[in-house]
Amino acid sequence: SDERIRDARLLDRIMSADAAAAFIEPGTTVAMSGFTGSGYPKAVPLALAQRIEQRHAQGEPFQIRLLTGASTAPELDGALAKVDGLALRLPFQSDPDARKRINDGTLEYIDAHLSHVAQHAWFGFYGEIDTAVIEVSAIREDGALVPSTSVGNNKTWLDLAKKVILEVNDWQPAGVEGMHDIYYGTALPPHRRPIPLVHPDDRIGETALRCDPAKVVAVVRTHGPDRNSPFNPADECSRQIAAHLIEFLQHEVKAGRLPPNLLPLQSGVGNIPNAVLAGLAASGFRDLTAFTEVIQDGMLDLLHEGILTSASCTGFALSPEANERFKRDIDFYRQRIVMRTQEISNHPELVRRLGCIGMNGMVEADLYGNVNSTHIMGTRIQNGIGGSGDFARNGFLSIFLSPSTAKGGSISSIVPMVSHVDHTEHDVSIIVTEQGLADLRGLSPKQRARQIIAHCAHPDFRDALQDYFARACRDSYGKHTPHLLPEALSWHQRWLDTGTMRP
Ligand code: 0RQ
Repeated sequence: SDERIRDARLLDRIMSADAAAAFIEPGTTVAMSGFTGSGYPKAVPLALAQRIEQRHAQGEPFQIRLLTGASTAPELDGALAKVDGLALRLPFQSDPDARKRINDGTLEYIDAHLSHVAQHAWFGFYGEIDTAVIEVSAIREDGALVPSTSVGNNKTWLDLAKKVILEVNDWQPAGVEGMHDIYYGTALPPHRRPIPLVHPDDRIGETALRCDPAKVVAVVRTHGPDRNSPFNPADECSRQIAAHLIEFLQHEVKAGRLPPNLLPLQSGVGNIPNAVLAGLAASGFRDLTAFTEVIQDGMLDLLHEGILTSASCTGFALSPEANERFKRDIDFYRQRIVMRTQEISNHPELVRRLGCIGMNGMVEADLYGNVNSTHIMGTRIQNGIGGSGDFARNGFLSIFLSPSTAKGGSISSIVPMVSHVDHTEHDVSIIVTEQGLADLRGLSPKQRARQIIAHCAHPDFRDALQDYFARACRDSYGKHTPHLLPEALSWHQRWLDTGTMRP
């Protein structure tokens, strides 16, 4: 045995990725590790894609049903989508090849709340899970598995799968051992008990994953980096959005509705959330905490600067530079970061108890505060709902952030009616664009519409929205949430027909 594979019982199962991939049969359900490009298997999916391609060349069908934590990387989603190896994908993806097949109508995709996936698997909603392919950073003497840079649904996959393939990646820092908190107290209804977590950094579980060594059919050594997304410095639009939000949070502290160190932050991935985090630091906020799903560069910076005292997550999305720092200062980060299963990191019970401040991106919002996070023109999936719904419905504040226009200004992100609903009007408290912030708390639908038009709409579209709203208030069948049904989605149709939503 060695430092990474310390259970001598598994040594005789070390093999190549090709040999491991041969355990995966056509038509089976395969559950893999991976969350926003961290902790996904690096070698077996590529070997599997080759195996599928060879079978296809011989005229034999070969597709699998693929479950993960969230998005992965070109070596996993991309490689399997490219060879047409996927019959079904869930619960989240952001891969160009997978997205193309989903939108061409050839790949079935189930876009699920990330906190729901583990329990839905336990409930049997996805059928039997044949194989789990899980990246770990080490195997302990007793066979317990030290996760790498994401936990995701790995606990559930290891519990439910009939056979297990492990990738032991020695690129991942050995010092990540001890950072994880795997909670084994979840049961199925009617036997559920309260989850004993009351502070965002509480540890309530074990530091490694249990795994029956008899189920392990293959152990593959790898040495490869996570998908590192390059860090883009915040643009002017992101900075303006961040500034509006921070002014609002300062105001809430002054009004006594939020403590000076706020409440545990949840933040989506991307430029705007990074700008918000940088803005919080610059505006003097201190002693912040995070209870979120993904840690990206902005949060790592805040931990480093001591502005964020602790962060709970299930995965990472780091730039190459941030990744290097994470590995170099792993002892520092291990004391401040707790990595959980996504069932716990996103748990509605905990998000509600802790009072998280949920901050997520959106595609579009409508006059009444319904939010579309996933579908372009109501039909083309972009990524998926991810964890945004877990936090939006249950958080203390549910904030959605977006530029007021998209695609070169041809699209208004504020529309009469959203073309797809992910977050209903009941789940959205704040909408922010570079134009300003609409505070929808405690407002009726018509009051919300006036706030959104005045504060969030781009000036190029404001008059048209106001005109729609005024006519709807006059002519609508019901005057509670006024709409002109034949016109409600006409902005989207106009964009499809003419390339612009402008009248
Ligand atoms: O497409 O690059 O082809 O032009 O959507 O938009 O502006 O780059 O913004 O990367 O922050 O993504 C909602 C998709 C925003 C993201 C969404 C087009 C735009 C571009 C991306 P192009 P931007 P972002 C934590 C929480 C759901 C999951 C979530 C998301 C592309 O935030 O996936 O919240 N959220 N997870 O052109 C037409 C509009 C548009 C539009 C944007 N109104 N109409 N196209 N686009 N607005 C993470 C996890 O849960 C794992």
